[in-house]
Amino acid sequence: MYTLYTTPLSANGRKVLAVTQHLGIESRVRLVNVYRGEGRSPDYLRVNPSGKIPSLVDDGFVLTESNAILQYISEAYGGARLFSQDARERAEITSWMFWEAAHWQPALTAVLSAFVGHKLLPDAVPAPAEVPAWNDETLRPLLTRVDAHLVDRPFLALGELTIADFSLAGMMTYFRAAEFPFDEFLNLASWYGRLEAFPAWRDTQVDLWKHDRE
Ligand SMILES: N[C@@H](CCC(=O)N[C@@H](CS)C(=O)NCC(=O)O)C(=O)O
Repeated sequence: MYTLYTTPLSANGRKVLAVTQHLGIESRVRLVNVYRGEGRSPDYLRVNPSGKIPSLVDDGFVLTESNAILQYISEAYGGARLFSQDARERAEITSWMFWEAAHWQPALTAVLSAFVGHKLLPDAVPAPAEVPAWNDETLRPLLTRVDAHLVDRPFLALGELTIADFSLAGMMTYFRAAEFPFDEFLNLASWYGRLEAFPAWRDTQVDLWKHDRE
């Protein structure tokens, strides 16, 4: 049994919890609220010297990076469910996950950091003067790319739910609360609706990220 050091408050922290739950894997969860400094405790720094979450520890094997953790969980504990044993299928899935880490997550972090920071730490981070810049020139082409890809596909890869979907959905944890214009990206909206229909995705959402007017 592995141990996850994580928090569902975080996009990356949530996706490892969701995949664990979706695959029905029994695990130990140690909540580390990095936004309250718990990542800097001496105990946690011994697990992950960067102080970041998520981390997985499996019988002395320590793994960081949320996308690598998703791959490990599905291979080592899920019988390759949500992943694949075929080289080309694996590549199709991991291509999206590298894209997530290289482009999707950084662009969304730039646009959302003030909003997310204030939500997490309202006393320390002032409320942003403006709503997130969904028209940002770096982000917009990424949203358009995913939306176009999903025009005739139910999921990102292989025509079925994979860890690539959980990977990209991570940052979308904040989308409803931050009033993302889903009506401008209808394929993305339908796909995310499909993700939200899975209990593992729904159950790992914390109240903080529910839409204020829901
Ligand atoms: N690329 C890493 C990013 C990890 C990361 O930045 N985690 C954030 C939460 S989403 C964190 O722990 N921040 C606390 C800190 O930087 O001290 C991953 O995908 O796991």
